[in-house]
Amino acid sequence: MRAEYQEELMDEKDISRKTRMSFLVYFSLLAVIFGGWYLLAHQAQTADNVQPIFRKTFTMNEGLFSRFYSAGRPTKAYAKGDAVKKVRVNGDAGMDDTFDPSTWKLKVARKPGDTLVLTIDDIKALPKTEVVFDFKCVEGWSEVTWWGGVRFSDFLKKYNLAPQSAMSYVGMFTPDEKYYVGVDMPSIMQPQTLLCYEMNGKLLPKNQGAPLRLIIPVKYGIKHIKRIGIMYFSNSKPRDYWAEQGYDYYAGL
Ligand SMILES: Nc1nc2c(c(=O)[nH]1)N[C@H]1C(S)=C(S)[C@@H](COP(=O)(O)O)O[C@H]1N2
Ligand SMILES: [Mo]
Repeated sequence: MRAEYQEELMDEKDISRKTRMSFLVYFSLLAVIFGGWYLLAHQAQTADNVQPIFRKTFTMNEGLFSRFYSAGRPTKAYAKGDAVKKVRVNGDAGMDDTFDPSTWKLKVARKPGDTLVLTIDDIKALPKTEVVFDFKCVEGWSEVTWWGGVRFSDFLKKYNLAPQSAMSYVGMFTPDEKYYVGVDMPSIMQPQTLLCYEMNGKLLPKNQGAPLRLIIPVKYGIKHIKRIGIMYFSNSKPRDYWAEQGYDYYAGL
């Protein structure tokens, strides 16, 4: 037998030592897996039937990623020519037909008992900003759309709402209060967030939120409230129509 060949052969003692080691590792792994399963299975479950340890992780991820990761980051920019001509209409909560855009006013609750009332001309008097972005709905569709309006941050500056912008959230309702959203302040201050009154270079159609809607590209469609009537500021999460149906509160992209 050649020498190097002999070196590769193990003697009996060596083989049985290796076998014992393998069994030890194998049973230790089994014990760890079983122990982990036992601990999980014996935790009290939360109302939504998710193990608390997973629920904690989900909640942490929701906070970390949806809120802070997307908030200040610009979304991908497109050219106006990329925008679809026939924009999809989706969602009509708070959009009853009897509404008359010509009598509309925006009510901004600066603090309790102190409400600023603005017309659409007050809004249009501010510098106009346009965004073209991929509008995404949680239902699974998306389309590139083109919008025009006033940067939310410009609006806050113009109306001396700096103390309000130090709060954590902005809440908005339709005039009939049937649709409502809550948005975290970093996302609303992102430079692509608009108080929007134009689509494809023309005034917003009524079913798309005339005279004023929110366009907030860092969020899913559910946060882009159409027909804003009331705006307020808060340090606790404002009511949110879709969050109340179980969707992620921040709905960040
Ligand atoms: N007032 C109001 N705003 C709303 C909704 C709604 O039902 N009512 N639906 C939301 C959802 S789920 C989406 S995807 C977008 C759709 O906007 P669009 O109709 O302009 O495409 O509006 C959002 N804003
Ligand atoms: Mo949506």
